[in-house]
Amino acid sequence: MEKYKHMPDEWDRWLDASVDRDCRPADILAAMVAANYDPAYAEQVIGERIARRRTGLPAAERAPYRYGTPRIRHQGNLIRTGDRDVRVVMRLDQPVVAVLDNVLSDDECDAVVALARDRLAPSATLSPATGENQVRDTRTSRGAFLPEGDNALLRRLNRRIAQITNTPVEHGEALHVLHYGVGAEYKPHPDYFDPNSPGFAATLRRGGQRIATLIVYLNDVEDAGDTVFPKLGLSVVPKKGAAVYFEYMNEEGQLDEATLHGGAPVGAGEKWVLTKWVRQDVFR
Ligand code: PD2
Ligand code: ZN
Repeated sequence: MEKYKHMPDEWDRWLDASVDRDCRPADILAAMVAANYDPAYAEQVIGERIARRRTGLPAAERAPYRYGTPRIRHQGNLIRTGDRDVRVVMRLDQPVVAVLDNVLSDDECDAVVALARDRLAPSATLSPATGENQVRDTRTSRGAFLPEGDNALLRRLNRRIAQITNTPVEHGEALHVLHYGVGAEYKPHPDYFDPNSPGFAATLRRGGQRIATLIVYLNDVEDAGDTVFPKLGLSVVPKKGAAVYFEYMNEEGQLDEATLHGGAPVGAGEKWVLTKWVRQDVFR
């Protein structure tokens, strides 16, 4: 039988009552899965319901995001890093999004792919309800974190990316490579962690909130696989060595929902990207 992705009113009231009674998210999830709800759908509604109860205010009633000075800086069309001039191709200020070129050389892209190829595992997402890592059809890529260790290339790239994002290198999570085959995708999501979702508390203790993301394209994709920003009507087309940067937390700690983004399904060929997520503080 097809799993449910919609809740009738009586289940809606049951969910509210369970959250009000402080039932454990894992128990609420187990009850919904036993009643044939789609697990990813159930996790999402449970996480949202708990978050809504904690903040009290639905999104539409919260203060609008206040845009300050973008963290990323350029002179003319260039960001000069210690070892490479990166070119700014497109910039949007509200939300802050920039398309950059010449971030990695072709040889560097190939070397990163070679480092990651044998380490890939199905990509997981963190459940907002329980904090478990779960493989879901919302993210069908394979991925690998690349800890810097004593690898000179990764060290150089981490330093370059810290200069591009204008953040201390210690605030970056380890570089993460994703590989998408034909049809693989990453459904739209924010990169920040909803602070009101119980499943995100542990990761938020490791360096605070995520504040910005840089996604570098490691190959040219034969067809589709764009990085899409559905609230902006923006699609960034993968180009080997180019990148998209976006930031989503301001000095007041507000989170910018306009940066919702996803990886559209690959139509033909394959897609490789290198992601750097930057935290508020030192990431451990
Ligand atoms: O691969 C992408 O285009 C993509 C899309 C959305 C990557 C990420 N998010 C990410 O790594 O967070
Ligand atoms: Zn993302």
